[in-house]
Amino acid sequence: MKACIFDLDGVIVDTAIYHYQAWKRLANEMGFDFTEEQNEHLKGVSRMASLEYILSWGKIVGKTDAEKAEMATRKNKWYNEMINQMTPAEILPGAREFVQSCRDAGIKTAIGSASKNTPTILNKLQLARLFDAVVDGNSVTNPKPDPEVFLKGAIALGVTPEDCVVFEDAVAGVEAAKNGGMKAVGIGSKETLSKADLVVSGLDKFSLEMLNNL
Ligand code: G16
Ligand code: MG
Repeated sequence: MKACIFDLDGVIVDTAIYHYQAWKRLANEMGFDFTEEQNEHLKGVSRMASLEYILSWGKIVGKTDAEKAEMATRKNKWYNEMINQMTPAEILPGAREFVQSCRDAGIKTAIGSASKNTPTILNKLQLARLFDAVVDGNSVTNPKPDPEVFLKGAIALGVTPEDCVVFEDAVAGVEAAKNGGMKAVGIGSKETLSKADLVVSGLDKFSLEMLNNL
């Protein structure tokens, strides 16, 4: 393996809690609520697709595109107020150490995320310099499970898809990796991420040796 591509939310940091709080505030303003279980559907999903889920849960119909854009902007403002408070202490266990061990072993590293806020998050976590390339929601048009985000990552790193391993916590993300002809390591549960080549609970449970054995 020549390269590792990491999803951001759920693999390097748990920003899902902040997405949840901001979407919840938006839903509450419209007069309804949704559960943490429903929130699971929003992981790895783009901002506008997340909004569509939420509107359907609240049985809200007839919103114009302009109104939807305004709602997404409002949610993103609240989300940014939270992520701007983040510190490196919020990096998930083992994440920095594993990415650094890849670099030390001459393996290229990239971020492949759906989030348009990726640059802010990497800066707040002081991780920006740990990645050779960053492909995020600002440079991708087709959402996961389309492999675009990871294929662009491979191109940016100058490697072929067969040389890449993707680390993902979302079902659609694992599918995106497989659709792109890459190996996928699932971060989470085996039941949910059954299409992954290997599943671990976190990067603290993964090693270069396991990477070589994939
Ligand atoms: C993340 C989150 C999703 C979020 C998406 C877009 O994806 O998992 O919940 O909706 O980014 O985020 P933003 O509104 O910041 O553009 P990933 O791919 O890092 O897991
Ligand atoms: Mg994710």
